[in-house]
Amino acid sequence: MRYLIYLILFSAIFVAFFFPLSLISFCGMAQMESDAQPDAAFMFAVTLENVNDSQPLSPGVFVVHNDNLSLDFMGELAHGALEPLAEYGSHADFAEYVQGLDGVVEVYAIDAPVLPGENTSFIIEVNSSKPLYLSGVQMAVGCNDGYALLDGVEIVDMNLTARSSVTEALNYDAGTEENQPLGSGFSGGQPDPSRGEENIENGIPTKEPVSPHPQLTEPILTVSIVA
Ligand SMILES: [Ca+2]
Ligand SMILES: [Ca+2]
Repeated sequence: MRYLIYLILFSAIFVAFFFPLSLISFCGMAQMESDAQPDAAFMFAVTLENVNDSQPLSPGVFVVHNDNLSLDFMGELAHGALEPLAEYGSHADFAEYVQGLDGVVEVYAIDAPVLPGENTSFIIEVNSSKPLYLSGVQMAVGCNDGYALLDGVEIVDMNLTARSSVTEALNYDAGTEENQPLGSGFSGGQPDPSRGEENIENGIPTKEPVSPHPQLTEPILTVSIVA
């Protein structure tokens, strides 16, 4: 009889105390799960258009990223991986560098130049539960170390809405080579794809911070993003 009373008491305590606790913790888990937004799928068509009448755009690197990553190096000394892209349009080192950055989601290599008046396209397919941005770099081939920068255009906003946009890239000087007149060719230290490896050491090195390009004052690259 005493044993039965203990059993009833124990059961009552369990039901009165532990059962609500376990209910609370279950609700807590459900709450946590609804706070973390599930990944949504996004697709964008990106078109890179050369709107300049004399500057070819080199192969380049575009990256979908979160707000930890920026390719805006304004006022900083250029990373070593930017130099081969900005000086002779060789994008492999920069693609590898960007792939290793904090905040990277997806890297897209543009493997062919885009000539004046022409365009090229690629498709972005990503999943995310956070805002996303697109950045990219292509060299202006008829100069020493100038490049067009697409700087962190928002493609997914904080409400997880996909955004379409058209953006004119800004032109920067990597600060790694002395500028000669635009279009002065291989003798002016500017790239000539037919000279291959000779392009690497062609020109007068400098060590200046990245700055707006003093010669490339006309737009070269326009980027259209269609959600
Ligand atoms: Ca320069
Ligand atoms: Ca050069």
